[in-house]
Amino acid sequence: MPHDRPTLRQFLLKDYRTHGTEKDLVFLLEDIATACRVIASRIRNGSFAGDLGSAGSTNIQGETQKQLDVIANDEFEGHCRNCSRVAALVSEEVEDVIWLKATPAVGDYIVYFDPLDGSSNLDVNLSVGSIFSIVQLTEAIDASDDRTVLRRGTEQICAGYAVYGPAMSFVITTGAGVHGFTNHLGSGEFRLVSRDMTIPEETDEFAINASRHSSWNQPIRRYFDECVAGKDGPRGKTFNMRWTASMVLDIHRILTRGGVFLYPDDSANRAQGGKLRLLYEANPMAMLIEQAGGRATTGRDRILDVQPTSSHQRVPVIFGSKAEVERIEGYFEESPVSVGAQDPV
Ligand code: AHM
Ligand code: MG
Repeated sequence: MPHDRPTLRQFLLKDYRTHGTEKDLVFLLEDIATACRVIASRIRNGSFAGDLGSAGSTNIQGETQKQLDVIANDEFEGHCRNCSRVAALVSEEVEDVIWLKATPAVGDYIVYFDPLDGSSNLDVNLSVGSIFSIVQLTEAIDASDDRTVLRRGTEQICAGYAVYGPAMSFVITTGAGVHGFTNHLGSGEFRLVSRDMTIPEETDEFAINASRHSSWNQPIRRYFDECVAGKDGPRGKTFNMRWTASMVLDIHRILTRGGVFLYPDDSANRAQGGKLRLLYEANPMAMLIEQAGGRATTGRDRILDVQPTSSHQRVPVIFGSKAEVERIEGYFEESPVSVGAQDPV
């Protein structure tokens, strides 16, 4: 038993004493960690319980829902309901805002989540994850108006994710660094394994779905072509490429050893605004990346400053090692913006 490592509760209570993290936030994070632990076991036993495969429904994104997408959503929702300060939930799998309070007040929380990220990996037994973000209200809001949950990423007080891989990781920030926990099989406890995760400024590893090459805009194509040109190209070094098809895993790798992750808008997804969703995918990851010393941008704007206009809005994302992301931002700056589209292809 790893008794020498602080448990999640011990760590959060220290955070409460030193950084003023509220007790209710500590309880909420414990409830979310419990939801993730239950989701991990549902995934592990999925083929015995008949939980793999399609649920026969589609979500608001028009994507076919897996049975485990629905199960994970219900676990997140159920456990978040334990906290009386949660006013509303916004889930990738649910079209409308789920209001838990009729009159949300100052200090209440809104929780945004993608209960199962990368769920196309499920049926082939590859890793997946969950992502969450918490905003605290600084004013009372109207529960009859779903637009009141449209908050900039800068309003997040906490963000995190779980990785359901060979080990289960739980990584969080409450605004004072990024800290990683591992679930101990047997006791079920989350114990601290990585304090102050920091992304190296430089990298020679990148992650992008290269099958979309023909749809990319010029700055992305320029960056990719430079990376694959190797030692004789403009970068003068060899790059490694990784793509797991689950952003959580790619971001976990970047938080662990550096790198850059790109899901840009391109000519095939531009009408939808990109691929990844702002409120429960891009914003929490952007907070984690910035807290770990990295950079998170659309190519032209800081992700955390983007004003959301709808709950399931999509956004182009470029995350990771500071120097590398700045280089890509430079390519966008040099590239003219065409009329009617964000970037020329
Ligand atoms: P999901 O939340 O519906 O699983 O979709 C998001 C996922 C990301 O985790 C991942 O980076 C991307 O979609 C994979 O897309 P692609 O199918 O282009 O590889
Ligand atoms: Mg997702």
